[in-house]
This record gives sequence, structure tokens and C-alpha cells, in this order.
Amino acid sequence: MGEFVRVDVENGVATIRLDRPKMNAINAQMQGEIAEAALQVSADDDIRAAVIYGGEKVFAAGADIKEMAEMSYAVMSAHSRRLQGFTKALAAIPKPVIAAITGYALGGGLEVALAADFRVVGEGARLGQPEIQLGIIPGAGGTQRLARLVGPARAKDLVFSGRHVKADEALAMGLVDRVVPDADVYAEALKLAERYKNGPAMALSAAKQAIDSGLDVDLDTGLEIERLQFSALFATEDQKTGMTSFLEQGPGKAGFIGH
Ligand code: DAK
Repeated sequence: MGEFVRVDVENGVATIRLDRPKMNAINAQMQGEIAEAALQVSADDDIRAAVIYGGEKVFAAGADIKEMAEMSYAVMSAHSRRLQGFTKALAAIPKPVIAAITGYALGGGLEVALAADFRVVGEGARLGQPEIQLGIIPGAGGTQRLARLVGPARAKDLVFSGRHVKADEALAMGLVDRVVPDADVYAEALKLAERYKNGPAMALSAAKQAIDSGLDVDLDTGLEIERLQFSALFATEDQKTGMTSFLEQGPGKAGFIGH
């Protein structure tokens, strides 16, 4: 449990709660706490899915500009090498992860959301990579994960301009997956996460890794990653359960145990 980030677990679903008033500005300590939370969620077999939530008012307005403003190249160079890992640690959680976004998700805040598998946003949400207005570029995955998600031209539009995108435009460009009333964001994200909590955990993890790793390599290498992940699932009890259940009772009735 960190000062600005906590992990609450209920019925197999973890909530990684960002809590640094007023704007959840992500300072270096909070970056470390996000990485620790991600490792905790990854390691705990009782956690089957996760929601990242910044509270009712704001998801996160980015890295802490007050902390960054006076950093030199030498300091930022060392700092970025040490800390770039916080969004990587989130993206590496081998379970379904949903970002629940109300209010602003800007800069490093959007980069946290981009490290999730799905994004549920409130109607009043505003998303963007405004770093260009500070004379810098996104530094925690924004140039890479955003371009992979929405394509290079849309990513360049957002990164070159720094403009904020409203929920409906974000949905249209594939930046987010679902728009709901602001008051329903967290409940909707939890509902989505709960779909996976009784699923075949190893198959879900294999699917996530095959898709994510496959996007970073050529097709043949991606197909090889898929082949290896696919074959490995035949060492799990859930594969036996899933297929036996289908043969005996038809589709969708298997009770998986998660290994
Ligand atoms: N950092 C520090 N303080 C912030 C902040 C931020 N990102 N965003 C807001 N605040 C503070 C404001 O200074 C203000 O403080 P007080 O004056 O009350 O003390 C308070 O929060 C309320 O903000 P506003 O008065 O501005 O509220 P408004 O509703 O008018 O506007 C806003 C809200 C979110 C639109 C606006 O505050 C804003 O534009 N904020 C900055 C957004 C931004 O530029 N974000 C990108 C930051 S750069 C890396 C890791 C991470 C990153 C890079 C590298 N490595 C590990 C390598 C990420 C970089 C970034 O995210």
C-alpha cells in the first residue's frame, strides 16, 4: 500500500486506485508506487482481472510538472531510465486490465490508460498528450502505444497538437472502448473485469501476451509466438476441463480453475 496508490481486491478483481489530490499528478514516488501495484497484481494468483481508477473527478493530469520543471538533461536521463518501467509494469500484468476514466486523462495519465487492455470513459472525459505544449514529447509510452492503438496519423495529430479529445471522438478513433455516464464509469469497468474472473486464467494470459508481443514483431515471429502459447495451454487443467465440458454439455459451461 503506497501513499498515492493502493490496491483493493474484491472477489478476484483488483482496483489500482490512483489518489494524489488534486489532479493525480504522477510524481516520481507515485510512478514507483504504480509499478509496485502492477507487480502485486501480477503476482497474486487470486487476482484474475484489474481496474485502474483515478476517482470520480480525474483519472490523472499527467506527470508532476512542478517536479519535472527544473530537471536537467542528466537528471532526467537517469530518472527516465529508472522509471520508464511504470507503464511497462502495468502493460505486463498478465491478466485483463481495464482503465476506468472520469475527467482528465492527459500526458502520463493517458499513458497509464494506454497500458491497460480496455478503456471505459465517462461522457465528460478529456484525453490527450499535451506534452508538446511543454516543449517535450510523451515519455512513458505515448508515442508508441498510442500509435499502435489508433494508427500513426491519429497519434501524430494528438501528439503534434497536444489537443484534448472528448469521449465521443475518442470512441470514434478507437482510443477508448466504451462511453458511459460519468457516474457509471467505475461500476461499468468492474462489470467488464468481472467477466474474466472465472475464466481460464492461463489462456487469457497467453492470449494477451500473444497479441501484445505479436504487435511488436513481424508476422512469422508473431505466428510462432502464437503457436508456442497455444501448444503450452495443452499442459493446463483448464484445457482438459474446457474440452471435456464441451463434449459432455455443449459450449460455455466449463467451470475453470485458473491453471
Ligand atoms: N503537474 C502538476 N500539477 C498539476 C498538473 C500536472 N500535470 N496538472 C494540474 N496541476 C495542478 C495545477 O497546477 C493546479 O495547482 P494549484 O494552482 O491548485 O496549486 C491544480 O492542479 C488544478 O489545476 P488547474 O487549476 O489547472 O485546473 P483546471 O481545471 O483549470 O485545468 C487541466 C485542469 C488538467 C486541464 C490543467 O491543469 C492542465 O492542463 N494540466 C497539465 C496537463 C499536462 O500538461 N499534462 C502532461 C504533463 S507531462 C516519464 C514519465 C511520465 C511522463 C514522461 C516521462 N518517464 C518516467 C520517462 C509524462 C509526462 C507528462 O505527463
